[in-house]
Amino acid sequence: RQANFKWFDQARMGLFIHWGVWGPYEAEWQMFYSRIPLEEYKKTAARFTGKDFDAEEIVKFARASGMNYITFVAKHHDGFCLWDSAYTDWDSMDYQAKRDFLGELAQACHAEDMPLFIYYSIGIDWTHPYFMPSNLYGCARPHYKAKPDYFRYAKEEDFEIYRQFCKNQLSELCEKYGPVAGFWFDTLGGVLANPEMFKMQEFYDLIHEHQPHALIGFKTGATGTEDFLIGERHLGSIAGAYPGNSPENRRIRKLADEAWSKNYGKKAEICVTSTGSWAWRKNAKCWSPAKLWRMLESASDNNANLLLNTGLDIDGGIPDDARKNFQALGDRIRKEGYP
Ligand code: FUL
Repeated sequence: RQANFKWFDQARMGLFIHWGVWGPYEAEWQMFYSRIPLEEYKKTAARFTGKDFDAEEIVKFARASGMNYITFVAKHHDGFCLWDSAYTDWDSMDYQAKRDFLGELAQACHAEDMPLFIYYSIGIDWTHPYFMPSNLYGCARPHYKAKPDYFRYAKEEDFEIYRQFCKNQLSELCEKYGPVAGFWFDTLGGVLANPEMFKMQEFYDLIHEHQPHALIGFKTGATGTEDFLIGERHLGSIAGAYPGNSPENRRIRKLADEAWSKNYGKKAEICVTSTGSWAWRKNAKCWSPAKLWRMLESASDNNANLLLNTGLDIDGGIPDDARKNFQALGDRIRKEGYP
C-alpha cells in the first residue's frame, strides 16, 4: 500500500465541520440526553433544508483561514447521513433537503485540490436497528423507557448486520466520493470494549482495497494500526475515562493504552472546538483569533496538525463569528507563517 503521508505531515491545520439534523437542539448529543424518540427527532429532519449550505464557499473559507484539508461529519451518532446513501432512507437525500451535501462538498474539494476526510461514527449509532444495546456499552442507545420496536438487536451475531451496513456504506463512500484523503472514525468506548465484535481492521482493509492512499484515523486509536494519531484537545489515550479497579475497566484501559502506544510516534492531529461545543449554538461565541492562534501553537509544539472545528448553523451557513475569527487566523498565518 502506498500511503502518501507527506502532504498530511505538512498540512498543519484542517477544518472540522459538525453539522446535522440536530440543529434545532443545538447539541449533537441531545437525542441521547433527552431520550428523544426517533419519530419526534425525524421531525427535525423534515424541517432540515440546508438552504445555506454552499460547498464552494466552505472550501474558500477553509483556504482563507489557513486550513489545508477538511474533515466533514458525514454521519454522526444519530445515524443521519449527509449523503445519498443507497443503504438507508435516513439521509439528506430522502428527507426534506433532498440534497447530497457530502457529494457537493467532495466535488468542490476536488475542484480546488482540497483534501477531504470523511468523519464516520462507527462506534455509536443510536438509530440503526442492529446496533448493540446499552447493556453492552453505556451510550450505545438513548435510554428509552420501553424498547422501541425498530430496535431489532437480539443476540451478538446480529451485530454482523450493522457491520455489513457499515461496510456497504464505506464502500459506497469510497466509490462515489473518492479519491478521499481518508476516513476519521469515532467513537471509541464500545469499540474498545468489544473489539472482537467490531473487527475494525476489516473496515480499514476494505477502505484500502478501494483507496490505497486513504489515511485512516480513529480518535485516540482503536487497533493501533491507524495511519495517524488523533487526540481530542490534547494527546493521550482515553484510558482515563475508565477509572477504578473493575476488571472490565482495567481491560478497556489496557486496550486503550495499547492502541495509543502502537500509534504513538505516527503523525498526530489534535481536534478542538472553537466555541466549547462541536455543534453550532445560537449563543455560542467563537474564540478570539489570539486564542485560536495559541491552540495552533500548542498543536505545533506537539508536532501535530490542528483540526479546528466549527459547527454550521441550522441551515448550513458558516456562523459569522467563525467566519471573521478564522479568517483573521488565516491572515496572521499569511503574514507570519504557521507557528
Ligand atoms: C466525540 C463526539 O461524541 C462528539 O460529538 C464530537 O463528534 C467529537 C469530535 O467526538 O466523540
